[in-house]
Amino acid sequence: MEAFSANIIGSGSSFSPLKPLTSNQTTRTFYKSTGLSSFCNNSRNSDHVPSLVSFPFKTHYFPFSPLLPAKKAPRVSPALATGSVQEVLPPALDSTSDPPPIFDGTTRLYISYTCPYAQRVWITRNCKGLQDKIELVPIDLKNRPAWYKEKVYPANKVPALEHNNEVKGESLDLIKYIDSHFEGPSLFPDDPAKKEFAEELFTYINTFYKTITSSFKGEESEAAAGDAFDSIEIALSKFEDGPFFLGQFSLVDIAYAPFMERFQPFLFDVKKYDITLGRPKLATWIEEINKIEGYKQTKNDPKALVESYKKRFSVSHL
Ligand SMILES: N[C@@H](CCC(=O)N[C@@H](CS)C(=O)NCC(=O)O)C(=O)O
Repeated sequence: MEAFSANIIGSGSSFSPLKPLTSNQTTRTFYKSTGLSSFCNNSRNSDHVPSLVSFPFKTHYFPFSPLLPAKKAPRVSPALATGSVQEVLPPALDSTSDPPPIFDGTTRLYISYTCPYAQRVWITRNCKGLQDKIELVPIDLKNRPAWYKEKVYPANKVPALEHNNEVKGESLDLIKYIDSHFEGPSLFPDDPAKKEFAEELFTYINTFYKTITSSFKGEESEAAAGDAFDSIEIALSKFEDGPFFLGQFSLVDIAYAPFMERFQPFLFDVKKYDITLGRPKLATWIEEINKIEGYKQTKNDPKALVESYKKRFSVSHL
């Protein structure tokens, strides 16, 4: 057990102590077995998937429609390759580093190893097996090279993708762009019902993020944060052909994964609140996403994430 307890400044009530986390949490190393995951191995026994969900909270919090799960849908993604690629992650470039030969025809993905938005694009690149086609260029955001803003991306943020002599940003746009402009297994369904739900979930993620992080700051109630996780639980119940948001693994899972990776250990550490308690779909989703190789390679050390969130959200150690 942690030897300290912590307060979130400004938060009035507290979550109840709950059971310890059970998901496997890994630390990132710089030498990894990389490559594509066997997503097909993630298909669930349908016994695990209740056909209906109950509504233990006010339904007006639920942002999606329709509320009931759809009928079993066919798989939307082709079986994904399972080949393994050894990837050595490059060190982050800082203010002392020379720029790469920008616009030389190489496709480059500028990231920060700790940025959840960049992580989305990095996961997408990995899951499509594009390690050889899209070069990772990590940037040290705390000691940013001046050339990054001047020559690469005037917005001076990560992620950014250099492709075909252009630089594009915005993680949700980039994951869609990479999925549709590059080879590799499709990470977005063709099924119109799934596509529509995917867009609802892409829209909801900002509200979700704001609700949870506002609760960290005491600006939003913890009940509202619980409702937001309940909304995720309900969303995960909609399609029954797999444990992911759209049944099969997709860009939607990629969009949410970096944030769940941070929220889960942080809430458990500071509030002893287990986001999976009473949320079996979310528990399974976390378990299954942690089996995705292309995601595992991008994961951060949970302890480091917790410490970083504690600093960011002004949590005091007692
Ligand atoms: N909406 C952007 C957010 C990107 C973003 O905020 N990235 C942060 C790092 S996690 C950043 O580059 N911050 C640098 C800054 O704002 O100066 C996206 O989805 O790509």
